[in-house]
Amino acid sequence: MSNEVADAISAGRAVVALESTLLAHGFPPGDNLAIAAQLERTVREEGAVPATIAVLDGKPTVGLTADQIHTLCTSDDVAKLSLRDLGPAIGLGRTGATTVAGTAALAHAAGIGVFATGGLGGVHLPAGDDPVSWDVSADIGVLAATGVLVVSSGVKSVLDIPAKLEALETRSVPVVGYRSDDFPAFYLRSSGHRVPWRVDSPAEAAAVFAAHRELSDSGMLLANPVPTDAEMDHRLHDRLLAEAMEILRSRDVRGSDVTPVMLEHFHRASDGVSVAVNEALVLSNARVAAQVAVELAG
Ligand code: PSU
Ligand code: MN
Repeated sequence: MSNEVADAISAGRAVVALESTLLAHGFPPGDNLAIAAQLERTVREEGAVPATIAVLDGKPTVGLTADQIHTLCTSDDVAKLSLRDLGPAIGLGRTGATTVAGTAALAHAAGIGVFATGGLGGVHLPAGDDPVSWDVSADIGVLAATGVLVVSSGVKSVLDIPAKLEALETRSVPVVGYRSDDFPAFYLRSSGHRVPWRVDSPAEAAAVFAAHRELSDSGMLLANPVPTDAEMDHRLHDRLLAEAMEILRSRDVRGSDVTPVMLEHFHRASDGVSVAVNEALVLSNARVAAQVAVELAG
């Protein structure tokens, strides 16, 4: 842990964990560095301490320095680490960026309760002739077992959104809309599915999470739609999505490569529009997470 993060945790001050897979595998090189810095600045503006999390040369690290973030954003042999990958990466001395599952586990172990990301992993749609998909992100199970509040803009429309919402219900993970009655779909403000609960302020979100934690060891999902003025045009979205699905099918992309390959297509084929949308939503999530963390600390 960085000294700053360790001091803030022991003093009970607001800390927000930030995920590193979105930097190393979500944004194009160049953009990722600028966005990493903006994310940390946004958290600080709201009076919380940012803790970007990754594994560096086998060391789980909570609160990366600017130099460490630079390394992560510019190296090309950075692994993508879900929770199950942490042991191998640590044991073998590797460097990797942590997914929502990996970050939540390390944040919780460090004593951090609030975490901001872009999109959450979910349940993938079946590929080819399979009637069901077995590609269910570990993010879901880890959120069910780890008492952190994750602020995200929902999941991408490449996923089976109703299946994901059902999976979270089965595991008793509260799904709460932030100033929204609809579950968001990452680039779009609405997935067309409703959320069971809604809050309209950081104080309400903090009250709900605090009450939930009294009763349960599970985490909670605060679903914060992309800001209205930054939402992607629906026609552009549908075209990019259809193209991405075709690429996944024709190249037989599977497992942890699915999201990065899809994101790369969106970025390339939209001339940077998707990067701008993605950036707007992660910054909004970092801001809301910091505001909620400040409420919880107060
Ligand atoms: N959604 C995005 N960008 C991302 C991810 C999801 O829009 O970078 C990353 C997150 O780190 C998430 C992970 O935790 O993908 C889920 O991957 P998988 O489906 O392989 O578990
Ligand atoms: Mn998967």
